[in-house]
Amino acid sequence: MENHPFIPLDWNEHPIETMVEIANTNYSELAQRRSTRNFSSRDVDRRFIELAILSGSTAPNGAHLQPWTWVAIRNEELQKNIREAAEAVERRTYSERMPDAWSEVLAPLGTDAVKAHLTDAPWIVVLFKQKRRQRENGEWGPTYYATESCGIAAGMFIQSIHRMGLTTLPHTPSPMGFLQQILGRPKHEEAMLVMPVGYPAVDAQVPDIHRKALDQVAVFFDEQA
Ligand code: IYR
Repeated sequence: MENHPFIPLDWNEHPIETMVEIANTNYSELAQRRSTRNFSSRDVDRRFIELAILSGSTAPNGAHLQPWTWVAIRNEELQKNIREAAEAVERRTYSERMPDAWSEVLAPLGTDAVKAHLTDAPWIVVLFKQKRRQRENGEWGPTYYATESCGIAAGMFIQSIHRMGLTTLPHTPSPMGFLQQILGRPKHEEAMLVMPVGYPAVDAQVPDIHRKALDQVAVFFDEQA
């Protein structure tokens, strides 16, 4: 049997008051996050995108295969191509593929097939999920829970972007095959999310919608309550 070493966990316990403060601060900062479709074209230093990708890549993930590839784009020509292709598939989604049950819940959000944020924002980050991996013996094997892993990673990326004072809008053009083509990604990778990143426009707007309360989203079985 191979030896798989373990090392001590590096862990610092916070005093309870610090825990309360961190938990409250983190929640109130996250509660301020909103998805806006209005991006400024103001540039963002590449270092911030690198840090957000590194933060996303700390996500817990299936069998520690880290089944993600982040493609970060600050390139006018590529952004224009991606926007054109995304708008072409989205025009069909909005005009032909979207049943009433779907369009009625999107209506308050003001989404449509126009994806100006893809060319307005200084950066687009496309998250690819790796569906297969190459084993040490050269054979191809599956990855595990890649969708869940990438979903968690995307959440951590979004949190990092928000907490550094930038904004992102997860966009899901459907179908997404054009991204693999335009960005030259291999067959075992599948595009999952397109995330423009930048500053919000000075006059950015958001829909007047609200989050559910704790008792609407959670159920506790708590002996001590
Ligand atoms: N993929 C489309 C449609 C869309 C779907 C949902 I669910 C949204 O919350 C928002 C948009 C798009 O990206 O516009």
